This record gives sequence, structure tokens and C-alpha cells, in this order.
Amino acid sequence: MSEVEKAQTASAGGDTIFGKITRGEIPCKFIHEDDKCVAFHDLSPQAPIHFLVIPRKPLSQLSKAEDGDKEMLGHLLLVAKQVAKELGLEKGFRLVVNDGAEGAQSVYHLHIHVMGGRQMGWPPG
Ligand code: DGP
Repeated sequence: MSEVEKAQTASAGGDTIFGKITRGEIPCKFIHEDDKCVAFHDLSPQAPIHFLVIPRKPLSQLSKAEDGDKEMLGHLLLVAKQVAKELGLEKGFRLVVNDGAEGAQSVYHLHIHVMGGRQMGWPPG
């Protein structure tokens, strides 16, 4: 099943694989972890370097974020750029947040994709 097909059949709400990963119930090698978030390499990389930054709070998607999430959301961006630097992405990188069915979201636990290590195109598909 393609990522888009997965996204079209994914359902919002409930626990997800990322919830299990953040709670340590499924083993995963973190490339960053702190009290608010974790980062790890994507299982299905779309670039030479492709990692995800995920809040420990099980927020399903960006469109459900509230004012109280401001600090956590800012923290995710700072971790994204810090890990990108640690992985050598000095020439640039791309952040993507898929939201909902038309945004091709397949896992309903907020995550920031960080991709780099090749020239990106525009517009995205
Ligand atoms: P999205 O379509 O934005 O919901 O992207 C979900 C991404 O998560 C997709 O690129 C594949 C990745 N992914 C799904 N399950 C796992 C997993 O168990 N481990 C890791 N490392 N990545 C996963």
C-alpha cells in the first residue's frame, strides 16, 4: 500500500505506533530525546537523511493544536534544526507536517518530517 493510500485509510484518534514508541513500548533508536519530544529515522526515507521529531504528548495532528501547545511546538522546531545540524545538513533541509487525509497523514500522532542530503524540488507532490 502506498503512503497516500495509507493516509486515505488512516483514522484519527486513539493510540498509535508513535505513542508506543515515545513511551518505550516499541524499541526504537532515538537520535534525540528530552522531556518533551523524541526524534528517530523514518522507516521509509524519502531522502538520504529523513528523520521525524515527535512530541511525547499524543497530539493527533497540527490542526488540533491549542494555544497551550505553543511552547512544545516551538521546541519541536528547535530540535528539528539542532538534529539537522548534528547530522550534517548544512546545505539545507526541508520540514513537512502532513495533516489529515488530503495532507497525506498516515500516523495520527503529530510529527515533523525533516529531510535533507539531496536537492529538493518544488512544488511537492
Ligand atoms: P505521515 O504520512 O506524515 O503520517 O508519515 C508517517 C511516517 O512515519 C512515514 O514516513 C513512515 C513513518 N513510520 C511509520 N511507522 C513507523 C515506525 O514504526 N517506525 C519508524 N521509524 N517510522 C515509521
